[in-house]
Amino acid sequence: MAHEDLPIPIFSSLDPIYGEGSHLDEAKLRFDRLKSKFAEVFGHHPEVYARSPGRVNLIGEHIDYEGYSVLPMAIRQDTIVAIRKRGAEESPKVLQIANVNDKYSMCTYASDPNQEVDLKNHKWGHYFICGYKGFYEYDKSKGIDVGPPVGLDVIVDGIVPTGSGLSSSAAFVCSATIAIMAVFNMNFPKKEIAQLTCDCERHIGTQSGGMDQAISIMAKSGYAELIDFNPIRASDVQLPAGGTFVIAHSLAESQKAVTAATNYNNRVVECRLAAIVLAIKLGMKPNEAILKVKTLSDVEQLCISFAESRGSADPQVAVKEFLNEKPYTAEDIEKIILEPLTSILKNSATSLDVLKAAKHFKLFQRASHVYSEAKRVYAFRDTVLAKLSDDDKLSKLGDLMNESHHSCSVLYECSCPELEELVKTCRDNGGLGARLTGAGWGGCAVALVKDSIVSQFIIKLKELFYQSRIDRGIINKNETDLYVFASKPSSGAAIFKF
Ligand code: NG1
Ligand code: MG
Repeated sequence: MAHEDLPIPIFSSLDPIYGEGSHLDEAKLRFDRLKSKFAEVFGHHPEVYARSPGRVNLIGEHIDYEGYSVLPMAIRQDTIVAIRKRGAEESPKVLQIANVNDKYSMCTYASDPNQEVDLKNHKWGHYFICGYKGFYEYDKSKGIDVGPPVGLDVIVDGIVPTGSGLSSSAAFVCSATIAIMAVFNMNFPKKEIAQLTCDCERHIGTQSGGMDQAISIMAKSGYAELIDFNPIRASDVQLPAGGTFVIAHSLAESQKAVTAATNYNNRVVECRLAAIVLAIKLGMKPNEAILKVKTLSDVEQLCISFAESRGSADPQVAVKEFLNEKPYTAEDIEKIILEPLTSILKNSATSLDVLKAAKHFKLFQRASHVYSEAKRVYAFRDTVLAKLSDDDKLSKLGDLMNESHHSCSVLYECSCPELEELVKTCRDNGGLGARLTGAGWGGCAVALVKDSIVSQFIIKLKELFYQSRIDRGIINKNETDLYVFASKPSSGAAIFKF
């Protein structure tokens, strides 16, 4: 059976996921602490645990929601959710979500799968509610009867740095969803859980693609994955020997749930508008384009047909021909699509928020990024498979990462000064390539580094990037290893019953 058709694995010991040595010791400590905190807070032991990892995206940024394949790998840092279902007779019939970290105070919600997530009042526990809603929505769509809602006792332990582009959010949503499934004695094929967690994380208000949930659920130790969408599929990518990915935090926090209207969702809307305008310029009737075209991948064939008439197969030929480099105003776009923007986006409150906040729309730049980045993902995969020496492969992969960063920075404008400084420091100190990873506007960079210089490279980053931040009191010296570390491709989600 294909890997993605299998259910989430269930283990009765930690070693299959946490291996051995110091990582296993750390995991044992975390599970022990979770268990005793659970007893302390709720007076019972948890019934079951679920864990799901964060990820680092190696290439393919801001294209998953446009329908294009991406190439991430899971990291070792994960979120663990311990859970117990209250009996039908037990009160209170509420969801109590606690955290091992005192920074996050307990969140209490009604045990009501139809509750709305309160977007105006962001709380960390909202991510659990995304998973809770997703579980019930999925069961409903499959005609599965879960019975009347009951109370749930939950404690969360997450070690994926938040706001870092390493997908702490998906690690939380996925581990929450799987824990809820497991406590109801249910399990489903990984590809279905990947789709359902992608859909339900949108309750937090970002119009995200499915990369993070897909890799968090489907990752395999030792491999990066090429993730395709519609339908979700993961193919193993074995990275060349001799190279290591180093992750380094820019220390600028990117709070995506809070800045969605001007950053993340803004780009989703710009891509949608670029796609509709391209479709119309390429001959589609405006009302048909508005109805049918949602993403840039929907108009790719039309763009390619046009490019072919000019002797090319590159959709960017159409972008250059039909989109203006000068930013569009709402009125400019309305003249082309013959409808007010508020009317075409009326079904999405978060898109209307984008319209309110936007001064203009950079359709040319965003479409150029998406089409070129989609190509780089396949170039990366093809390089891995090519008949080249490992050294040549590594140097080509580094170049592709650099090109990806340039496109994110200049065309997609999702970098920030701290990330620019960090990426440059990585390249100046032996990185074969370096780029921002995840949504950007802060968070981490990922650098490809030869194995032989990894320790020296990390020391250099500490000296040149982190020391001045330690001096300014932004981080403590003893925390630096949390912000810069080498990462191997790790395993995906798992359930533990002891
Ligand atoms: P981050 O911000 O790293 O969690 C987000 C999206 C992805 C993808 C990347 C950009 C969520 C859950 N994830 O990742 O789907 O679009 O940005 O490539 O919003
Ligand atoms: Mg996220």
